Amino acid sequence: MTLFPEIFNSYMSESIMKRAIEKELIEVHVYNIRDFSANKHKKVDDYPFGGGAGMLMTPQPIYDTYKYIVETHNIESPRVVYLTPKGQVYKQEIASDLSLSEDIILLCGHYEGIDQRVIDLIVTDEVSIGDYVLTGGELPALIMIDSISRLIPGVLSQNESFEEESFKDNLLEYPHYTRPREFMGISVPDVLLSGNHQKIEKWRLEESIKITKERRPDLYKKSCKK
Ligand code: 6GU
Repeated sequence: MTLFPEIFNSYMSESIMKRAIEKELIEVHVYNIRDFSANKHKKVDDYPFGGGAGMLMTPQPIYDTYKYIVETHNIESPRVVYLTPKGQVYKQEIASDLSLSEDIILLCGHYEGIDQRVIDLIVTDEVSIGDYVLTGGELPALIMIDSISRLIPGVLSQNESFEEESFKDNLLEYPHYTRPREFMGISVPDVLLSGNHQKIEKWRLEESIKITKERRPDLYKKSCKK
């Protein structure tokens, strides 16, 4: 549910998202909240009661979009996620949890926010993608669609999903190298050319641990607990 449906088209028409939709592993439907405005000028915003800066999204168009979605798709008990900087910070575990849900409705806010009553009526989860401010919930919604879709069985090939392991163990990825063996005078680490798979695995794990300790001591602590 968005005021800017066009934002979703190009991302959904490329690469892995496109393939997932073609294989009918996921469906993504985009609804323009403005289409549901009962106002003769298709107005969707208004001034906040009590004063203050900016405009708010009014509840009626959002509520009617929601009703339409639930009715047309025959949805039983959807998760309704409102994308907002006030929400819980998005993590892989939330993506995992949501990937088990048959139906997810993502509500993208704009302006200064939306009327609290429609949040109270329909929203089950509030999610933020991090501690910075965006102009709207569309990019966060795309991030959620991407991160959830790649967890659906069949969306990634065997090869692609192999990489999944790294974040599960709470370790960052080791460095990768491809051809040529030497570039701008810098060689690929010898161990990777050794053909000794045990040694290579050991080196990769050590590199993962080293970089995680350096960059993400918080993740490193978690990796030790498992
Ligand atoms: Cl979900 N929305 C907006 N507008 N800004 C954000 C965000 C969401 N997450 C981080 N910043």
